[in-house]
Amino acid sequence: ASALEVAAKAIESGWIMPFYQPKVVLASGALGGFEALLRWQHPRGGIQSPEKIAPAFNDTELGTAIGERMRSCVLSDMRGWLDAGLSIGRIAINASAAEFRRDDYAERVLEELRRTGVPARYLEVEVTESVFLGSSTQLVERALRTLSAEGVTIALDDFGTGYASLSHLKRFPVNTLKIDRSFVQGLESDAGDAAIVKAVLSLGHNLDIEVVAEGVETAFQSSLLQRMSCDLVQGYHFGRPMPASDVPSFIISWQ
Ligand code: G
Ligand code: G
Ligand code: NA
Ligand code: MN
Repeated sequence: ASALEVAAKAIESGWIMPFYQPKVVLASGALGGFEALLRWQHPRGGIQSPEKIAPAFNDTELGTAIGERMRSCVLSDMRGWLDAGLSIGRIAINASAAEFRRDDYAERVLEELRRTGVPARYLEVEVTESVFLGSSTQLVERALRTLSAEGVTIALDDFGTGYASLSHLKRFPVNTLKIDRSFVQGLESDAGDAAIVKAVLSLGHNLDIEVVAEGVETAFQSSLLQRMSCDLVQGYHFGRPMPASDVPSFIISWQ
């Protein structure tokens, strides 16, 4: 079966679910929140990463359906954790270009927030720079402004790897920059990577944008990033993406 057929089947069968990866505030060591990452349960293949169905993210219909399914799972998980009195921090969902080809992306997100009663400030939407190429800039701008006005924060994902145009930072309401893990991996050994990380941190901080480093795998990377005044870190060193059922005990044991 093609990737799109597999994705359609996975959506239809309810095999798609979010896993949650923690983000940590470097200055305090506090838990800052989580990123929701798609995983799917194949009846015979176990839990899978999105790789095999990734082309579906770019398909208007399937990409929208995946986004809806992920949002509905994430917001219902958040509702449950808030009801249980857990300090979840902010939880990020990923939005693909396909989702912005419709003119009502923001309204759908806000509707789901209202339905579940989750305050908008707990939700972040991550977009990659490819979103600005794969859909109409006006639609993306309007959607991000609508979300932002309601208190949903916006993160630019994989910053520096795509079609980075610094003008995006002026045009769109960006709260967070996520430094791509390819730059973090070379932090200790590659002067070029270190220079890029420093430049993104200084750019972010001068624009009053918080900076998250992704793919932090070692204590040494984390301490270098702390010395560079990076705001948050995410990566295997702090926690792998985990099923929703593991999140409450993770939050409690972190405190
Ligand atoms: O979690 P993992 O490294 O396997 O993710 C692989 C890729 O899939 C990453 O680029 C990630 O951003 C993307 N991805 C994960 N979950 C989602 C999702 O819910 N929506 C979209 N659009 N992309 C996702
Ligand atoms: O494109 P995006 O940044 O959303 O992709 C995140 C992906 O990176 C997820 O699929 C996640 O599983 C993966 N990931 C998260 N932390 C680490 C890490 O420390 N090292 C590596 N190699 N991958 C990671
Ligand atoms: Na992401
Ligand atoms: Mn990323």
